[in-house]
Amino acid sequence: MRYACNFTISKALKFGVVAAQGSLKSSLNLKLTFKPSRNIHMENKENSSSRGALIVLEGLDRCGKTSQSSRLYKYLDEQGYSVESWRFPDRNTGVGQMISSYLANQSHLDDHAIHLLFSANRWEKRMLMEDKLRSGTTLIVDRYSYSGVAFSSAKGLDIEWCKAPEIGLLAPDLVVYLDISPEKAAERGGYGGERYEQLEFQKKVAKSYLTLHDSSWKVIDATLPVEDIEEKLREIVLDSITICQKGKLLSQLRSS
Ligand code: FDM
Ligand code: MG
Repeated sequence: MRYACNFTISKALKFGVVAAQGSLKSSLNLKLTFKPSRNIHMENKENSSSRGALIVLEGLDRCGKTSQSSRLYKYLDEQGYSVESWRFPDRNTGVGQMISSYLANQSHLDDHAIHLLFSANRWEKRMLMEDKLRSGTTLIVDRYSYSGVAFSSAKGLDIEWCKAPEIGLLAPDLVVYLDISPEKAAERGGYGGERYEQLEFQKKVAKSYLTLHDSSWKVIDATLPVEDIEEKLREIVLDSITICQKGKLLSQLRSS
């Protein structure tokens, strides 16, 4: 019985749960469709779209995202890559401070209002993000639009409504999902007492991620030893960076 809710994306893929949801999924996907963005200003045509990669790490609370982000950042930096470590929510901005106080239960907001603040927090960084990527800097981003949609829709908000404000933000070159069951994540302890750090809610978030995920995501078993996760992550991230260095147009999130 204990395992009834103990699902992960890896297990779902194995047992065909995702395939079985096919028709539903096709209408719900937040697709990373490639759409050429505005003109690129560079003299050398061959190199015209060489840039840094937008790498996003997603997963439940306590899945290990934050420590893997910092290990990855350290590794890439040591290897001489131009790289920055970002996270959402970015609690340093005015909007980020409102979010932080909401998460700490120091303020109360309508579910729609906080959803839009999370989204606004990404919009306020969009221009800087684009500048960094175009100048060749790779960004490792701890949570992005998928967290936005997964957490808000887990509260019961309409998923299409949740996706709408994300449309037009930059599409990641790589989404890595660190896969762990909510039960296992909770066993790790260390939930910090923030608003969403509760097992019952995390179970709902896990289901939302399952609905959102598509075949372009790379799923890593987050229960593996830390070093193994790190190695797998490096490999797929380096591939993505190489593709972007060779030249890849920036694209935007849009709903399919
Ligand atoms: N979260 C995060 C959201 O609900 N929406 C979002 O758009 C983002 C980026 O905020 F519980 C939630 C996820 C998490 C909480 O995130 C704070 P960190 O990664 O634990 O700081
Ligand atoms: Mg957290």
